[in-house]
Amino acid sequence: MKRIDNHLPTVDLQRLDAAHHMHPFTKGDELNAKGARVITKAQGVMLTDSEGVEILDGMAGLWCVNLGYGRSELAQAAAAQMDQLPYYNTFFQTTHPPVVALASRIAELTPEGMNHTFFASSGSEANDTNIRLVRQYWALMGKPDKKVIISRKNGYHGSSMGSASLGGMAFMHAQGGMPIPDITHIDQPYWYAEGGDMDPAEFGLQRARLLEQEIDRLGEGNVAAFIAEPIQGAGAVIIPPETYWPEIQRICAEREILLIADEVICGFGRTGEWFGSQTLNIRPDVMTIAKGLSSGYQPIGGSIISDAVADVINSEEFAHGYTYSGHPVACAVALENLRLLEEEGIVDRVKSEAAPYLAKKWKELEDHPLVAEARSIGLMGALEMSPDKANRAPFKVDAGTVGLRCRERCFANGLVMRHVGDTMIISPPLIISKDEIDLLCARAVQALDETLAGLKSDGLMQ
Ligand code: PXG
Repeated sequence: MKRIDNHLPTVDLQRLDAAHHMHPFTKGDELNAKGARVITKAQGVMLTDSEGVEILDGMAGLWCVNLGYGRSELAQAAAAQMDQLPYYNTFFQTTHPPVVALASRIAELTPEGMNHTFFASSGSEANDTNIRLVRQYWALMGKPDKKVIISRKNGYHGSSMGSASLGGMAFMHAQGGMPIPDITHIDQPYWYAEGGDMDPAEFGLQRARLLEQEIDRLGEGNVAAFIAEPIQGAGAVIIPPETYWPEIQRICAEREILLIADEVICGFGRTGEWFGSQTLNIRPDVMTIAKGLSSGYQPIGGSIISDAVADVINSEEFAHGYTYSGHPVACAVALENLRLLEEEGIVDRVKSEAAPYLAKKWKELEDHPLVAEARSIGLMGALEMSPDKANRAPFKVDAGTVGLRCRERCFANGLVMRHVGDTMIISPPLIISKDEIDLLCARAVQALDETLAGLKSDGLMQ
């Protein structure tokens, strides 16, 4: 395949980027002054920047390149579909082969009774669909007052007005008038940060029961749904105590509300099953998908809807849809991605080999003086850094200061790890080999060592 190697020199790209490109979640002035890192190509788990430096991508892009980089089968699927039918819509009583094939394939992979997909181009769009979908469902059921969606603080569901309102990121709500009406947030099951002296199992139950209390506070007749990520990703790879999801499931079964599992990160193999709901034994009515559906090679997301909910929605026109709902090229690429994940046994390999290996290597990082907790599930993990491991104490500088320093030391050592506050997180491509896991961990240790040395020389740690 032809490579694009004739790009401008790095400084020119940075200058033009600063002049004309606005970056997501970025303080523009600060970045423009120093210039963005330019990534020009990637293969497997390795990125290459415009200076030819190789970096191990511990985040699979943004939690999405599950299949790894450089799979020409996906490029060929896109090219063939563009040749044949680059675009047609699915409005006005029309369909096309790639969307039919993808929706059918998804129905084969999902838990029983989840057989209908409404497509979007991102997780944010799909969660906006979900807000309207669950409210329309209850309206059609003759219960139009059931409108409130309960979500969780520090959950992440996207960046549009609707999806960011579902999300529980206070710093996002502070800009632009969010949350929109009829969305409320309960506390999250984040034992490390909020569990105090409580036993994790007890804490998990307590946090789950907040859902029951919130339903009672609002009145069950006013509540449409509860939305949650099986494992919180952007929140800091928060793995709830084992007691949490069974209790949530009990409450959802006893109460007349829908359960939306946001599988945007957990879906398509991340936890060692096709969906996080399978790993955690969750029985949702709706699942949000995006990211790993196409391994990020094309923008595509969607809402997978249970038979029972779809039956009701289908009884009226659902006045909702996007120009690119079920885009043929995105569907063709997603289908090819699912074929490769399946045929190469990648999801099974995560469960039986890669995840247990990562879990063992990752846990060893708790020996490091900076690491108070190293947790992982499937191929996602978090390191909680603390100056006082026994007490899980925060640093005496602003939250995120140490995390940012560590992230910079990671980059300097050829590793992408993301930081959330002072927690370092990973979510590498699912095809990562054992040798590459070793390399990831070795680079992480080097970055932690250098972070620690910096903290000591600045007097921030003994
Ligand atoms: N739900 C979940 C659980 C997500 O993680 C979305 C919805 C929204 O998807 P789109 O495709 O609209 O971005 C996400 C996205 C980060 C980070 O830095 C995480 C996401 C997106 C961007 C950055 O952790 N998650």
